[in-house]
Amino acid sequence: MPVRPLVMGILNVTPDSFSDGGRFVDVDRAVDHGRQLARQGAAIVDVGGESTRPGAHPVAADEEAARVVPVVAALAAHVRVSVDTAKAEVAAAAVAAGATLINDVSASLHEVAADHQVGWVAMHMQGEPRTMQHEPVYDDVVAEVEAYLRERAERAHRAGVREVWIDPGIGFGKTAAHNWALLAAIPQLAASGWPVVVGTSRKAFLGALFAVDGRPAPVDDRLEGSVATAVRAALDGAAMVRVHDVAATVAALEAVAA
Ligand code: PMM
Repeated sequence: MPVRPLVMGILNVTPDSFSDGGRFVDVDRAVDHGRQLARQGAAIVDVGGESTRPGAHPVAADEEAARVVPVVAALAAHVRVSVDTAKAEVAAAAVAAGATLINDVSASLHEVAADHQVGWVAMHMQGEPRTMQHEPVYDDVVAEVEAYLRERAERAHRAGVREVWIDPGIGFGKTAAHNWALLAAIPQLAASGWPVVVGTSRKAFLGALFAVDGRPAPVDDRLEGSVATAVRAALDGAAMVRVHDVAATVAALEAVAA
């Protein structure tokens, strides 16, 4: 492992997230969970108020901001906080509340990051969440995703963003084969020089891998696949992994590093 990667812990404050199903909509419980992720070794807690699950419908900016801002404000005293959003207003509100990283699944908010002098994650997505899994098509998924991310990262850097991350966007307008191809190409993405974030945690392609009788493994049965793919990404040069199961991932990374 080149360097031990950072672990970003996922805190979804949505009523409809695919993997933790609205368990953290209550502010106090969300903050408790975020602090627990930090104690378990998350360097960053990623707070999101709009589900990007395949098929999800968009949420209005004021509703999304109302979900994330109180949680960001309470957590920021304890741990570095990122905001998972594709909306400029929500990103700005979360930064005002203490977030120092914008995790941008639309890869379009670099100007907000530049204006506020915070970090920025550019993630690749084909299409939009509502329809992205209908029929994703690429000529060469690795080349297209890499070229897109390089272009976005360079543009953000030129605009004055001093901390730029790139993320291939596992599951965002991608078949399982596309996801595996991108995971196999982490060394190539890392060779771009931009620090790479990878998020495989509990995603559908892992459910498909462990399907029984054609039925995908349920979300709660995807831990081993999630941890294994995070560790492999780290060994291949990812600088950050975005996960739900922070304790298990940190332990696995520690064991491999040792
Ligand atoms: N995946 C999800 C949401 N946000 N952000 C980044 N940078 N990378 C990802 O892979 C990513 C993301 C979807 O997963 P969730 O609904 O469990 O948060």
